[in-house]
Amino acid sequence: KEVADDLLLAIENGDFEPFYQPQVNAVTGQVVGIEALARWRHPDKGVLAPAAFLSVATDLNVAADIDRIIFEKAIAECEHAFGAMPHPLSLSFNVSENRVNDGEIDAIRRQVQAYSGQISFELLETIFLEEQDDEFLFRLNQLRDLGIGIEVDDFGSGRASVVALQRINPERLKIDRRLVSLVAEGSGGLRLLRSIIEIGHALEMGVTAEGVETREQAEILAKLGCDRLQGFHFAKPMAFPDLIRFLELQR
Ligand code: G
Ligand code: G
Ligand code: NA
Ligand code: MN
Repeated sequence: KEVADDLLLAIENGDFEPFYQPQVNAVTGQVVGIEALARWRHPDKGVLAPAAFLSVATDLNVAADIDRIIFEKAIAECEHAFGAMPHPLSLSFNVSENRVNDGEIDAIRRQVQAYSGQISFELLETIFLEEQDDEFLFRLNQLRDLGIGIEVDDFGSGRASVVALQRINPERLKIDRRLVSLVAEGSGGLRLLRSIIEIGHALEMGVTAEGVETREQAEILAKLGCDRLQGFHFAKPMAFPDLIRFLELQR
């Protein structure tokens, strides 16, 4: 009850901010995108990750409100920052189910137009299975019409079938870090990973590997055809000022 009151007040005050994790081109190592990840800047408890509040927010039906705060702040910050970049970086967001269903197409269109780079929405694999009705597909296509890329997050850890994947036809698959860690576990794990990457390619999707923690993993994933890599090996999620410093070092 206390956490709930706290959370609702924080939403009213907008006490959430994006942290940013870079994504690199698997072959060149160049930074090509960033994922925005929600953090709650709590007055007493410091910076809290979604594990501390997202399930409560979902139960209270306010997860989409947090999504909106993160979306607005990240677009403003990143548009400002990337003026100095040689090329615009893609910017991806985690979105809750309600965020898609609410639509708000006009508001989203305005915000998307304010950003020079590609914007993507990452949807959890579980959303894909549960919400495959025509209304949901219609909403997804409206987002696509705005130029928003659809990505499947945590692929391989949830319940999406290949049939569901084909039907929704996302632009990109993000391979769950539990699968990525199989790289180290010998040839069986490697073959499984290769097959999953091939599914992505067969459906003409881009493939991102998440949770890349070592150089060895990065090299193997590049060889297997992943086009983007993300993980602690390259950078952890960081606050905006740290992102700016990180990007300046890349130039
Ligand atoms: O970095 P990490 O602890 O930030 O994120 C954990 C999980 O929380 C992510 O995998 C993602 O599923 C979820 N998440 C992060 N940011 C957001 C957000 O802005 N909105 C929603 N709905 N989920 C988020
Ligand atoms: O996919 P999701 O949106 O759940 O992914 C973001 C989460 O993964 C965040 O909690 C982030 O902190 C975490 N994360 C990012 N890179 C790595 C990594 O290399 N290793 C591990 N263990 N977690 C990571
Ligand atoms: Na994500
Ligand atoms: Mn993920």
